[in-house]
Amino acid sequence: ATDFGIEEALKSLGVKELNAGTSTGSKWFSNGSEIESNSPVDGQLIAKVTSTTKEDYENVVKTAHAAFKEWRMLPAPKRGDIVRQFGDKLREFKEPLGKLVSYEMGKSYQEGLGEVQEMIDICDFALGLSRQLHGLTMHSERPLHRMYEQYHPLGIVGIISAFNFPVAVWSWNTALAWVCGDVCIWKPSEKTPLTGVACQNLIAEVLKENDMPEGISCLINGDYKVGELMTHDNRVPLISATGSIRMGKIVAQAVGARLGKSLLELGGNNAIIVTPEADLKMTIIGAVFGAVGTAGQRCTSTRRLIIHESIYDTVKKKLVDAYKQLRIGNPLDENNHVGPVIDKDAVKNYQNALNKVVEEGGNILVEGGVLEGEGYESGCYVKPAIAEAQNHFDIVQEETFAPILYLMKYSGDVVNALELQNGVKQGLSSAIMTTNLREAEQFLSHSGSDCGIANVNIGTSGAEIGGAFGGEKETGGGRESGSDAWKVYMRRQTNTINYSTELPLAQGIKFDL
Ligand code: UN1
Repeated sequence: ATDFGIEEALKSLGVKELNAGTSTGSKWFSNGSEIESNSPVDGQLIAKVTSTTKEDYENVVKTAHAAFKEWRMLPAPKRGDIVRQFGDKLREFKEPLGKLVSYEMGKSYQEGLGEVQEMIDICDFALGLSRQLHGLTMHSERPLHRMYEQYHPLGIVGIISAFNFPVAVWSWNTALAWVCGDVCIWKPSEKTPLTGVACQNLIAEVLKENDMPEGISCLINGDYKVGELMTHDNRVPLISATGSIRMGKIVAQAVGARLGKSLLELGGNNAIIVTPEADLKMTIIGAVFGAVGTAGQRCTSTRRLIIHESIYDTVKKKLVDAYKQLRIGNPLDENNHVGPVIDKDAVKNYQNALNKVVEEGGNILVEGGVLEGEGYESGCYVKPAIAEAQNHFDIVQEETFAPILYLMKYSGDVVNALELQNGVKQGLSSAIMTTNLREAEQFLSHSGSDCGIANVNIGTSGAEIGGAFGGEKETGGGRESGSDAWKVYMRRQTNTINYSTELPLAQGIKFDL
């Protein structure tokens, strides 16, 4: 098969011969069973890692805990400088890492590069943030007293990430956590362990160049059972988890039962509302990229289009025409628009969803199907499909991680479209296409979209790192990345200092001895 420089990328990232899956930095060990990483691009075995055992994990936590005691003593701007150096390392390895993301996960090479760009951007953001971990000061009700608040590091942050953004989501969490003074233990998805190994190798080099101890960046590998070692562990005060709603509920209960903190970024069921005053050219590009980009496997992928009846037929025709232009194939080949889904289970979920929407009374507009033959040997390439459906269908209420788009109509005012858009359990991303100011403001208002992300004249996917990323309802409520998302990685302390010669009590209480 045409190589697209994969062997070279694997070599430069040091992922091929390693055959271990647990690391505290430059040290690698692992005694667990083997995990194979097979590429959905060509079905080939890329390499193996070993999973983390309970003993391996104990070793990791102890090392991380010891590292935390040193790391938190380094001034935050100095920690920021180390994160800056990691950003520089990523700039240097952007191409091989982007390629590995594309090859192991199946997204297009452009999107693989885009993902590494998000990592670079969050490092820049975190560097600036390292000088801005501000608390407030407030006036005391007592004379000659001062009150203020400080943010202190939490300790060990456990990161559980998903296959679809195998490296960026880790970096959003870890870059912020590091400048906040925390150390991290990362469990990547068992479907994309090698991108995890590659990132660990890159950060290990930076930490070594700075004479930092082992344990600041740790990697563990395995399935949910390895994740459970962290979620049940009191020594890990914060768990940040990205993945399905089903997984999020299990994590939240385990972490909640020990009153730990969790940051959850779970499923979406994202819609674009297309009003009579939409710019249709922008709408089609936004909707098609949102629905088929990353083969429909972003949390922010567009699942539903809610179209005003007056333009419904026009939009429908334009979409069907646009889908005819889509080229499906090897994502490393930049001529293709759509790559494979992650594995055969994902193909099954895609097929089940298409069967289900027909059973429930939907109408297929663009036929789906699994591709076979040359170039499609992995069995993971599916045709992006469109179905006309009703919002209340069970299958429309679910998030299917595949390129399936549901079309529905609304009539009358934009309020009716909002009811449909908000009428799902998830609340991640949302968008409206309109040039009408009233509609746009209505959509953004407190009676508008109930999602964590609400865009005007932009699709549902492709958020910038500078904003807080996450959503409401069953999406889990967590916020990662920009804005003040850093606060969850720290503990807040309120300090009151008395510099008088008296001891006046708060609330005016008298207590004389
Ligand atoms: C995800 O799908 O988990 O907004 C993250 C986007 C990307 C991140 C998606 N910046 O599509």
